[in-house]
Amino acid sequence: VEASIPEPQRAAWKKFQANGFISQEDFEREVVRHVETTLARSMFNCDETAAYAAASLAFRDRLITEWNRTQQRQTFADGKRVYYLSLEFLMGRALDNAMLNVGLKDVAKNGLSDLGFRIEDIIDQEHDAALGNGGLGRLAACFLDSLASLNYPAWGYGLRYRYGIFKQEIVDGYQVEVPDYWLDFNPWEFPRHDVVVDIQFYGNVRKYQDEVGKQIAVWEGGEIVKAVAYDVPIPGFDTPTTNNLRLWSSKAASGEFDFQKFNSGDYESSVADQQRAETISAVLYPNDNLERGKELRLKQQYFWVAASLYDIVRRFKKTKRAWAEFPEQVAIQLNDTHPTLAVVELQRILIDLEGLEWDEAWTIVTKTFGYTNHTVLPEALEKWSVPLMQNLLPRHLQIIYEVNLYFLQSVERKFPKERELLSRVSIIEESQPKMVRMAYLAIVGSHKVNGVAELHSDLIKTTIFKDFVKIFGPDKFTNVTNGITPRRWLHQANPRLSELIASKTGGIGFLKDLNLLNELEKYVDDKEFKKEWAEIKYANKVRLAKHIKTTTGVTVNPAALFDIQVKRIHEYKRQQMNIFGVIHRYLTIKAMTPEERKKLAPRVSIFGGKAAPGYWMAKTIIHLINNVGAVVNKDKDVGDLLKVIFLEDYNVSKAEIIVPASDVSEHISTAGTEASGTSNMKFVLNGGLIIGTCDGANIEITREIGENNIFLFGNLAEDVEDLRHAHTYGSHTLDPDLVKVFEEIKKGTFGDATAFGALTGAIEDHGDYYLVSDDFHSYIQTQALVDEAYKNQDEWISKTIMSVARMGFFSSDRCINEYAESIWNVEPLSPKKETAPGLLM
Ligand code: 475
Repeated sequence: VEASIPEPQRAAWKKFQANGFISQEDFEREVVRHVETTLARSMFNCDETAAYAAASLAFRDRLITEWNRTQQRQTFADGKRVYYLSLEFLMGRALDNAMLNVGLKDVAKNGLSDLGFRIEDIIDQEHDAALGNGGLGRLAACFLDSLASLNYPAWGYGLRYRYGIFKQEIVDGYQVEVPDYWLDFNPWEFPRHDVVVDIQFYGNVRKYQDEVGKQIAVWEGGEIVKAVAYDVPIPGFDTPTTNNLRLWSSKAASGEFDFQKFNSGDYESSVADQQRAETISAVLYPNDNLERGKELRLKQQYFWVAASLYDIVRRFKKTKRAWAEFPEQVAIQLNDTHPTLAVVELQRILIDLEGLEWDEAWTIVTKTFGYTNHTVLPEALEKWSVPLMQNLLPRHLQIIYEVNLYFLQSVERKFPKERELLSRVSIIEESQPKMVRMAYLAIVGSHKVNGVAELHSDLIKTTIFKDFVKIFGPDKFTNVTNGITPRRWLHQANPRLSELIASKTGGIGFLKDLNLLNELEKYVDDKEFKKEWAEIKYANKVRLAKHIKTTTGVTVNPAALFDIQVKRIHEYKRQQMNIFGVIHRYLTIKAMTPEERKKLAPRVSIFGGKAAPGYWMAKTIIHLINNVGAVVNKDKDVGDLLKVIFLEDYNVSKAEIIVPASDVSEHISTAGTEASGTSNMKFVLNGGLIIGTCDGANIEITREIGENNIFLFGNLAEDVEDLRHAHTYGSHTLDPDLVKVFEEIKKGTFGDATAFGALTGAIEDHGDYYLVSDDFHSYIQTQALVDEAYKNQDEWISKTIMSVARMGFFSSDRCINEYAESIWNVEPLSPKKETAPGLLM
């Protein structure tokens, strides 16, 4: 029951309404108040942690005020809302972002200084919110920023993991995983202990016919777990709109104790039940581009989907509209197949709980959902075993079978003679055990399916989803090329560059209309501008060099070419090719005379990224990189000409230091494997060039910035299949330079060679699935072109300016507007519009 204050008493509320600070004085007052009351400290024991906490709470209070207004505005406007369902939100830090988005960073800086603190040190206290693995989770975070900044009425729904992605430590060159216990103190969330949803698991389905002969299904028995909402405010940039990210946390249904067990003396097992319930939201699965079919993962998925849908349906029901209007009020986007059970859950709610007819319900469901595919890698495509689902979600499995039946019947009517087609597109794979193919379920249950870059969207239409294009027609399949938020990835990460750009493009408007970067083209030959541009890049490299020194102890020369590859470690992303290239460079330097060496461009090869804990090959790659570094970095013949660095524990806040410091970054996946990539966009936006393959968004980046401004190499996606076939069935001769690299590894130059046998073996003996040898020569040659080009600094700087000027397309604002128009059919809700009269603001 929702309580509302009667009209005569509202004046008192209005008089005392919370407004949040605006002035520096109010900010300081709020910080001191939080230190002295919320944190129960004083000026005599206020360290940087406490100052961070108090500053964050002051901003949180301000955000929640705007959040309340935004929610009221959206409720009264009564329009369509977007719900972004994602198992991952890789948010990073919140304080710096909140200060910049609400435009009060200077106020906070001066205020903190007044109280005796440096703002950079305070920002640095924050623990990253790392509720994601990589690209998919960070994309969700960029989308939330754009949705709020563009004033879309939108909510994110996810899980409040107690443990985010693990912390990576490097011990003797090996990756060691340490749990990320991040919720110890998190000032950015609001627990909503009044927003609790019961979630059912296991049990049975009882079917009967009611008085009028209608089939009724009742899901009963099993166990109940509670979902508790935690809200994270999402401030838009330069707008009062503050949206909501709702994260669900699991809790035992019986509260503190199971009293029956407690009374019967079984205290231990009642505590165990409680812990089992809390396990559901305990930990983020640490795999990127891989699904392993674990029951707990399926539990997470249903728990989160059921709680979110309950919330969405409850909100809709308050409008008292007819069910047929549901898709005009609600758009739900499935971030990959992880939330696909939402399709089934909504159908279940409509037919079992709300009494709609199947067809009527299914029309509503398919109009509501859109599905985004993020990968074509077969090992990442989700499949759930039928027996597992039968046990955990018996009613959902029945509904899936029924969806499949009607779908296959329609396919049969349309293509009566194609028996093979039916088994190919069946949502149930007839294997042992049978499996539910989640991507097929997502396609059948949505009105639009999109890929995340042009090449990728074309590939899904011609390969994994080919049959579905034939069945549903090509219009159901579309492309929305990914984007990144320029607020975090330019303004926040690279404030000096942002300021320089603002000074030439008429203010900070480019942060909301990134195409304004075009103005910079005028300055590609402007001497003064280029000098400032180069100084900023150098300063960013000095900053990274300091970070390298403090974290690894290695001194690197900021004047050297910084060559960076940071992303999850994966064979398809080919960090192994990069490190083999580094070894090749090392051998080349060793074979040179001192005279020859003087002509070389010094380089620092920087790597970073986590390997999934169970991904042995990826861990071996990390080991090799570290061992090569250990040898090269102390070799007197080499000196500054080559340094090899592995940065520990790559995450969002470290990316904010790393991205602005590249001269070249590597995006070198086997063509056709990287759906889009988004760090490629971040690096170019910060004035770095790319060495990359014709894959994912690299292709569109090339089209936008011009092929003279990018170093492309390697085989094309269309040739990959034939090359792989030739490896397996033809004679497979390795690239001679690569052979030399392997010989050096086998000699033991980089430590015990047996440790790296799997790595070289995958290429020599097991078909070189990722075409490392096929692309190696072209890679080495292109690296030589990079060296040459870098020698002409004047031209290099012009290339980077030209590239930044042409990056407007890759704003996540453009991307979100495309989703809004072509998939969601939602409109922004301007905060300037007057709200209903008498509304408690
Ligand atoms: C692509 N993650 C990038 C990015 O679209 C692309 C997480 C859990 C389980 C299985 N897989 C995942 C991904 O599939 C993923 O991160 N995909 C990435 O999505 C955003 O830019 O190319 O690899």
